Parts: sequence; structure tokens; C-alpha cells
Amino acid sequence: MSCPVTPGVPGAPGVSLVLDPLVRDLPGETRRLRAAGPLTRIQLPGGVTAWTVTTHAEARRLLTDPRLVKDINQWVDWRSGRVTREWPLIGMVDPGRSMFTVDGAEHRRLRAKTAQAITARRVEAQRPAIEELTAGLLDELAAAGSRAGGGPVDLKALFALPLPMAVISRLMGVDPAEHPRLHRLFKAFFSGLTPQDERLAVIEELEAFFARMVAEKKELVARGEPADDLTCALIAAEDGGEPLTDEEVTGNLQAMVGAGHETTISLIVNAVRALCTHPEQRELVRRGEIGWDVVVEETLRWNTPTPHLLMRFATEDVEIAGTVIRRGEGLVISYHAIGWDEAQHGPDADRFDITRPTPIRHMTFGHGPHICPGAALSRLEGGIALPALFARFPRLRLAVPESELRNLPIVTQNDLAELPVLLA
Ligand code: STR
Repeated sequence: MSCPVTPGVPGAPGVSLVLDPLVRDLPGETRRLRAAGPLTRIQLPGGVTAWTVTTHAEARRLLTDPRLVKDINQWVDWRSGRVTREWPLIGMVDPGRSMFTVDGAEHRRLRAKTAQAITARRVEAQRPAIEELTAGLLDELAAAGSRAGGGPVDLKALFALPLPMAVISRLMGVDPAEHPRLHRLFKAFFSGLTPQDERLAVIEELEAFFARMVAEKKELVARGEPADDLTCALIAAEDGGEPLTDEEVTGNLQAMVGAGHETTISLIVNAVRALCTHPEQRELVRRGEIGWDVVVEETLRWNTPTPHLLMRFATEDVEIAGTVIRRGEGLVISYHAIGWDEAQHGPDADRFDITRPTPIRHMTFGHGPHICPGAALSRLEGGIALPALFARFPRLRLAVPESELRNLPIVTQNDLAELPVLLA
């Protein structure tokens, strides 16, 4: 294999970037990845190395290549025992059987019903409910602001975090009383600082939680009293299609809640941050010259919720951009670098700019069979939450210098630990 060793870079030979587990400089890492070419090797936390793709065109090709699959059993590092359940990122690669981890005909079967239920047209029906949830949280935010005597409040904890959980839970039929527990579990799941024995316990608890929920919903369906939620719809398969197994419904439910929750938090947090640090662009939006939909798309492109999506495995040698991904090797999709691809977005691709001609041409939701089924829902959420927030608090601004904002310590997500703001 011909992978050049980059001088001066620590890590395994041929690795052009060792990802910082604490994500202290995502823009810097992305610049280095972009400089390393369309296909390069990165080192993930835990010393595991993989290929990564950093350009729009090559990623597009790889994401529709059937020789790259989600099945962890194809991975030489897994088969050889070099990667085990002790690897800190195991939960991102092997979260159980669901539409997230299978391919081909099985994948179509697992995914169809969920995807059809959350098309743009169908999710539009959720608008009034999302508006109501947003208004309720904004009232609570205002109250927290008063209690803080006009001092800083954490916009993430009070607004960006609870809204996506409320929305996805309502869709899937999760009991609101369980939100605190799910917040605690996903917080531990999505932190690189969680000790591994604790993370494995969290993964077990999540599985048990969703399996119990599916068992309860199944009883409702059996009694002919299904709740009006997607979990019951997945169980019932009343359209005559082949029903999913309990394990498959559980896996899909878990994937939907996990994905709908963490990614949408970062969309909201990163959009608020971008507007607060680009006042002239905020003004264009305030004056109605540029729409909130554009703010959402440009945030998704420029500061994607998913900087590195783990992982696909080659079932055969795959040649791309003059490089061969050998059978059994792992491939990460580096969406932050892909969003900054000058060939796709122009020479200023690393700048947040809602006036650019083509913000929508990003690939943040992926491409091909696994393209994000929740894209329309997240766009709807962002398109409701952001204008409502800025209308309610027109003076909203960061309470600390931007340089003091810290990312969550997890390489696969791009989210802030806290977003301290002043409301008035
Ligand atoms: C979280 C933990 C879990 O119980 C199930 C899943 C499967 C879907 C994953 C999710 C995970 C983590 C966040 C992902 C999501 C699919 C899309 C989302 C990777 C592992 C993104 O961040 C884009």
C-alpha cells in the first residue's frame, strides 16, 4: 500500500492527522485534512486508524459504492481483535441492528417505513406541535434569564438541548417523564471522557430502555389500541408489508432518538453561535433579506453536526482518487472537511456566508442509501426554533468571548459543551 508518511506528525505511519479527543481546534484539524488530499488516513481516539474522505466529489462516489458497507464484521481490525468492545467509539460503529448498520435489501426493508413517515410533507404536520414546544421553552428561558438577574444563561441546556428530545420523543412516542434519564444516558454516551465500563453500562441501559418501550407498545398494538406514534406504526406494519422484528424496531427507535437528539442540538447551537459572531449577516436575516432556511443550510454546511461519520468497511479493494482502500479497511466520512471543499463551495468555503450563491449544495445529510431520513424534520426544527428565539430575544449575544467556547469532547459530533448567552 502506498501511503506517504507525513513528517512530524505523531501517530501510526501514513497518518496525516491524529484527531484530538477533546476537539480543541476543529477548524485547524479540518484545514490539515483538506491539505492532505481527498483520501487520507486519520487516527481516531484509542489509537485506531482509518481512511477518511475529505472532498465532496469523492465522498459522493464512495457513499453510493456497494462495496463499502456498515457491517463491522467486515473490518479487519475487529476480526483480528485489535478493536474490541473496549474501544471508546464502539457504540458509534456497532450500536446494534438497525437501519444504521445494515445494507442492501435488508436496509431498504428496515428503513422504508421510517423514512416514509418523516418525508418533508409528512413532518410539516408537526409544525404546530414544534411551535408550541418552542414557545414553552422560550418562556422558561426568559424566566431563567430573570432569575439570573440579566446575567448569563446556558442556551444549550435551556433551549437547544430540550427541544430536539421533545420533538423526536413526541414523534416516536417516548414518555416525556423519561427525558431526564435519556438526557443523562446520551450525555454519557456522547462524551469521550466517560470511562469505558460506564459507557458500556450506558449502552446496555439504552438498549434495555428502548426494548422495554417496544414491548409495551407491542401490547398496545396487540390490544388494538396503538398509540399515534411511529414506534407503534413500525410494530403494526398495517400496510401488509413484512413486519420488523422487535430487535429491529428497538434498533430503529434507538437510532432515531439518538440521531434526532444530538445532531439537532448542534444545528441550533452552531447557528446561534454563527449569527452572534457575524452581526452583519444577522442583520440581513433580521431585515428579512435572507431567509432562516438559508441560515440553517449554511450552518449545516459550514459547521456540520457530524464532522466524522463512523464508519464503512470495504468488502473488496476500492480504488478512489489514485488510492486503494483495501478489503477490510475502515472508511470515515469527514463531513466538516467536505463542507469546506473549495471545488464545491468556492475559495471562501471556510467562511460562514449566508449570501453565497449555493448554500444548499452541501452534503451534510449524506448521500446514497443511508442519506439522513430525518433531514426534513431537522430543517423544520431549525426553521422554527431559530426565528422564534431571535424574535423573542433581539439583543441575544454571547456572554463570553467566542474563543472561550468549548466543544463537547467527542470527535464524531460538533457540539458545544455550553453556550453562555445574555438575553437582554
Ligand atoms: C447513538 C447511540 C444509539 O443508541 C444508536 C445510534 C445509531 C444512530 C447514530 C447514533 C447512535 C449516533 C449519532 C448518529 C446516528 C445516525 C446519525 C447520527 C451517528 C450511534 C449522526 O451523528 C449523523
